[in-house]
Amino acid sequence: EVKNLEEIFEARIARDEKIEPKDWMPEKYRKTHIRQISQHAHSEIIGMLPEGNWITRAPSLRRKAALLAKVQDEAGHGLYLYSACETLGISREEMYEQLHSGKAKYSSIFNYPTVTWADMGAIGWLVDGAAIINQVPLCNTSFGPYARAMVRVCKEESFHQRQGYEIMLTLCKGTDEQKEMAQDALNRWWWPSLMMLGPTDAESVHTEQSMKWKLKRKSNDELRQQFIDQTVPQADILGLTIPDPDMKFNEETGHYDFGEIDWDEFWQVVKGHGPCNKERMKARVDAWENGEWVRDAAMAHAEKKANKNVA
Ligand code: FAQ
Repeated sequence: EVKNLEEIFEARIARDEKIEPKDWMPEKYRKTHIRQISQHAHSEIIGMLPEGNWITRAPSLRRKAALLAKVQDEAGHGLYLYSACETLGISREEMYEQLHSGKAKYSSIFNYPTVTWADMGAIGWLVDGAAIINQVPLCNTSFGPYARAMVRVCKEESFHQRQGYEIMLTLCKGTDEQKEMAQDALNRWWWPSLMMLGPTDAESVHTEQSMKWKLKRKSNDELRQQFIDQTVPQADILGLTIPDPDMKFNEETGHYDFGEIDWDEFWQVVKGHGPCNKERMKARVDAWENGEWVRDAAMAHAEKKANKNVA
């Protein structure tokens, strides 16, 4: 019978039908979605920390309002994604436990420090830029709740990207010192942004199956190339230099060729040894533990109210 169900499922995927939470799905499809969606949610939540670092020091009221809104959007993205993931039969507590114990990953990019205000520009421009490239195809992913969440997330990411690019433009039109800050931020965020899109297709263990299930619509290398081709001309407009001496437009392929990515650095960061991994995890675990009394109080209040209604 399972074989028959599996055939029906495969046929639905082939017809580009959305799979909904109560539909039959292979156990591996469920597991791989829990893995990717929960890691995506964790990335949004951990991703609030590097930018949260600058909210109190934003250079103007307008910048502060925009940055606050952006970081709040990230909280929202994390929450929709946790909800989408819960429909697959995992509880939020379990997902948090996986994050806090180091069992579940979150994006490597958020383990780098934000040392100057220009980093707010570089994160919006590059990190959100790469996130959009990765997430627009996910609006078409086969699992309904994930695909629908991505539509709103992508609209918000596009505001985030413009917010960052505009910070970069302002700095690049400013004093020499400001332009140097912008170049320094680009130098530090460029390579980690390329790594964000995941290992090369040859090293990517999940791509083949995820493409078959239409969880992933494009491979890591395809997305990385698309990101580079989109971003290099934007750096030209800013008058900044991409920190890659091998970056060159290839007339034959119509794409930019680029230098070797430091994959050792990538795996070190993924394994927990990046510059800020410990700090990021500590911030999350502390927030969870210090919030315990609030959760307990909310539960006690809800129970009291429910009892009153019964009486
Ligand atoms: N960092 O076989 P693959 C954002 C892991 S949200 C850490 O290629 P897959 C918004 C991977 O999990 C950013 N680990 O895996 C924002 C797997 O390990 P596992 C997050 C990584 O799933 C902006 C192993 O390596 N976005 O930025 C990374 O097919 C600004 C083998 O890799 C998403 O999560 C990495 N960079 O492809 C917020 C999008 N790359 O799980 C604040 C959804 C790979 O077996 C400020 N996710 N790994 O233990 C995806 O599209 C995919 O999961 C990929 C990885 C493309 C990330």
